[in-house]
Amino acid sequence: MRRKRILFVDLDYFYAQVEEVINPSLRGKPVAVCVFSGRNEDSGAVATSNYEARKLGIKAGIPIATAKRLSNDVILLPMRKDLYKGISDKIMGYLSTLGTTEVASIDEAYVDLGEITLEEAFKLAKEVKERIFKDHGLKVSIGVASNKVFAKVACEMGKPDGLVVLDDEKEEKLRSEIEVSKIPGIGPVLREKLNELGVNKLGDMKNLDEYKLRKVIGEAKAQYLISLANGTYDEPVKVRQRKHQGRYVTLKRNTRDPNEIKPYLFRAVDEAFAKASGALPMEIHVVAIMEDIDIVSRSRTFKHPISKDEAYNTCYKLLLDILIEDKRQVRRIGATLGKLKKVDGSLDKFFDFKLDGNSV
Ligand code: DGT
Ligand code: CA
Ligand code: CA
Repeated sequence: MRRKRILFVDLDYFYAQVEEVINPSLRGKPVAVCVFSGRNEDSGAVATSNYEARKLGIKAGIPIATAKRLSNDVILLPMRKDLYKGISDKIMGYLSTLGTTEVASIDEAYVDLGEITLEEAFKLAKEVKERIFKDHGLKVSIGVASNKVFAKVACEMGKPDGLVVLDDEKEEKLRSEIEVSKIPGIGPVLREKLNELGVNKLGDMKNLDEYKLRKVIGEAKAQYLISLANGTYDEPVKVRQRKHQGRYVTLKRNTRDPNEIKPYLFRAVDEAFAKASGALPMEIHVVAIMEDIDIVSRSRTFKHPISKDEAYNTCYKLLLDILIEDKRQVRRIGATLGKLKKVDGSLDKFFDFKLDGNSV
């Protein structure tokens, strides 16, 4: 049967796999790609690791010192972000020849395959895997389903080097049996709230009072889960090239004091604006890396590009939101600018833009 199908690609242990491709002698050995924060020699954290390292407990987020303690043999490499980004861009460019492509992160994308049969979807997905391996030597995992969320879930089920195409029957099964914690966008806090309402699996939503659900987890998330459960979820794949400029700085010491964090945050904003070379953001994210290297972020989207002054204010408010909701100490703080718009030098034009909302 022909039906709309969406393909989701996730590059396997991406940064570390790129390092293996460039230097094949790393293969079979535990490898971790690290962000060295510069406070002292061992300060920093693992960004990602290959499967050999993961077996030893060395995975994204753990401190470098811990990685060294877990293994004497682990090979620690500095992150080469520009290198990975260049390869990612090429792969995303290739994917967008297959259909509308939404780049979700440096190593993830959704592709709208249009109305096709299950067999065609399987064949296409296999071709994508072969093509990326042939051109870049990289293994990827792919999931195909009738919507974005289940495509991502399918991809996750097959990792690594996976290829999972869901038919209607399997999707129906997921709609009742998937655990809410496995659903993209449902983090530990929401999961806890849902569990308290007696919802462990998506199917448990059936017995729930919708009003109560909305009250506890909020309108947007409630609508999201309800539509997933009843099979009406239909978010389109949006053409998107990630246009983000982000900067992160490490605090002198871990703290929860907003006044102490503020100058670092503002410096991150300054540097992010400098990197954006004149373009102004319509979206801004504050990203806090907590004492245990867990990452918490808050963002705000505007209808118009914002100035640096507005960005300072917004970022400070977002920082306070993070500190209210999270009780941990902050280790690193960053600001990321999204939806960057080139704004013409003249201020008049900027104000016109603000008034009529058209893009420049
Ligand atoms: P996978 O998909 O489980 O095979 O492994 P990865 O490494 O591809 O993990 P994924 O998809 O969550 O993340 C994609 C890339 O993003 C990863 O290769 C490195 C980067 N990344 C993930 N987590 C962190 C982090 O906590 N810090 C930093 N700096 N980078 C991270
Ligand atoms: Ca990923
Ligand atoms: Ca990945």
